[in-house]
Amino acid sequence: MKPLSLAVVGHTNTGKTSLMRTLLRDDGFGEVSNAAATTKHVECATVGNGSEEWLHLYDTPGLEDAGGVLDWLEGQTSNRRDGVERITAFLDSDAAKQEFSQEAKVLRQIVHSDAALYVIDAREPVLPKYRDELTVLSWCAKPVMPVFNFTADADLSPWQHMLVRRSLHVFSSFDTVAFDFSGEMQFWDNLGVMLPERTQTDKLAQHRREEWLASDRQARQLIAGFLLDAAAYKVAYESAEQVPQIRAAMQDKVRAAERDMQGQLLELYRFYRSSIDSSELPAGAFSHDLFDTDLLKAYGIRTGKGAATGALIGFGVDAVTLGFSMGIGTAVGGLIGGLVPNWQTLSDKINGKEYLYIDAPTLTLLAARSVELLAALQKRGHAAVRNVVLPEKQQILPWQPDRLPESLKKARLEEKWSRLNGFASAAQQRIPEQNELAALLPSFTG
Ligand SMILES: Nc1nc2c(ncn2[C@@H]2O[C@H](COP(=O)(O)OP(=O)(O)OP(=O)(O)O)[C@@H](O)[C@H]2O)c(=O)[nH]1
Ligand SMILES: [Mg+2]
Repeated sequence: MKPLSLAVVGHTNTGKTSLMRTLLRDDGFGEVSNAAATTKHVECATVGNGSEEWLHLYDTPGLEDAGGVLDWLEGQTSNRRDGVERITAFLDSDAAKQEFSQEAKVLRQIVHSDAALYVIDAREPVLPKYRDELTVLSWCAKPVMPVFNFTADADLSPWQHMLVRRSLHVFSSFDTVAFDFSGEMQFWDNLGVMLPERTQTDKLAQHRREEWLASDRQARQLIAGFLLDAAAYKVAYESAEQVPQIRAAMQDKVRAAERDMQGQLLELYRFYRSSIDSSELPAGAFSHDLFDTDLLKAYGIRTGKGAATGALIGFGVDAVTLGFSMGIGTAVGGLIGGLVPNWQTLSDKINGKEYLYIDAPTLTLLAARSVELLAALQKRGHAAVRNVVLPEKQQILPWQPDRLPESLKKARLEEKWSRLNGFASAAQQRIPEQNELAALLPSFTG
């Protein structure tokens, strides 16, 4: 089947290239800027699955003088001819090569496409120049779907009123920066209604839905894997003097693992050019260091008795087992309850070994930050140019530290579950627990 071809058109600076980026899931497509006439040529991008092409999207330069084109059409062509004939006469004229060359590129692309997406900056009043644009577009005799961009606080009603008067009854809202998955589904559905044949738009919607769910599943696996790595991470120490040095090294390793996981999440959602954090916004959770105790408070994570942390509270590393503060003595107590494999703890005791682990509040914080990042990425359009910024206050706390999920508690006893302990095949050792933890993390996919 022939791929659907869509021309993305509209006044200059309305976000056409931004819409392309978001629909393509490609934050590197074209050039986006706040200046007018950023896009100078028609540029095509394809959506498909490797073996099949479903969609050809054409980015076009902004329409700047549709009024001038309309004057030319009215002056130079007879109103007894139909719109396409008049547009064709225009495209063959010298004016199309000279003063209206930008406009001609756009109209030529529409004539060669199955439909046009007319991007509207919803914050703008309905000015005569936009009416002229719609008049010229309607003469191309192709379905035109208006798409509202910058919808955040805009009142769409004057626009909707004008569109309906021009028999444009189907339109979509699509803020290219604040992404809304259900909005995109609605967009494909609306477009399908306007076309003589909706197989391709249905296929695209289906593909995007599968991809959306698969990315969410994969993201949760990444986060769960990272949390298990952190929970099972342990380093033995023999004397109190060694503790500060070991602690610092452990913190560095967890910070690096967190950055790594964040990078993988960005890649999974195809934000190849985005970065997390924002130095200009101190409130962004990622501008805080992971081992900063104020951050625990900001996230509403309890660190008191309930969290049962030990002497190293505030450093995120604790001589703990099973999420509780225990010295070897208590660990032996725990083993009576059947919680710790007998021989292991006893031999450690005989060898005089104790271990440092990442404490429960920090594991909770890691989980909260990861999940918050996932939520932010799922609401981020590929047109967003600012860094990923998280809300000032923690919105999502998956659990309190005294209620760590079983899988994380269990990880405390399973050295081989952590890549941080040097076990490259850790992921294979903990498949059921990783699945269990992944399923437990909050979901935002709707
Ligand atoms: N807040 C917000 N900004 C947006 C949105 N869409 C686009 N922008 C910004 O608007 C500006 C113009 O976006 P472009 O995508 O370059 O617009 P264009 O229509 O391709 O512009 P030309 O190629 O010059 O005609 C850029 O600064 C974008 O970052 C949106 O939905 N919300
Ligand atoms: Mg552009």
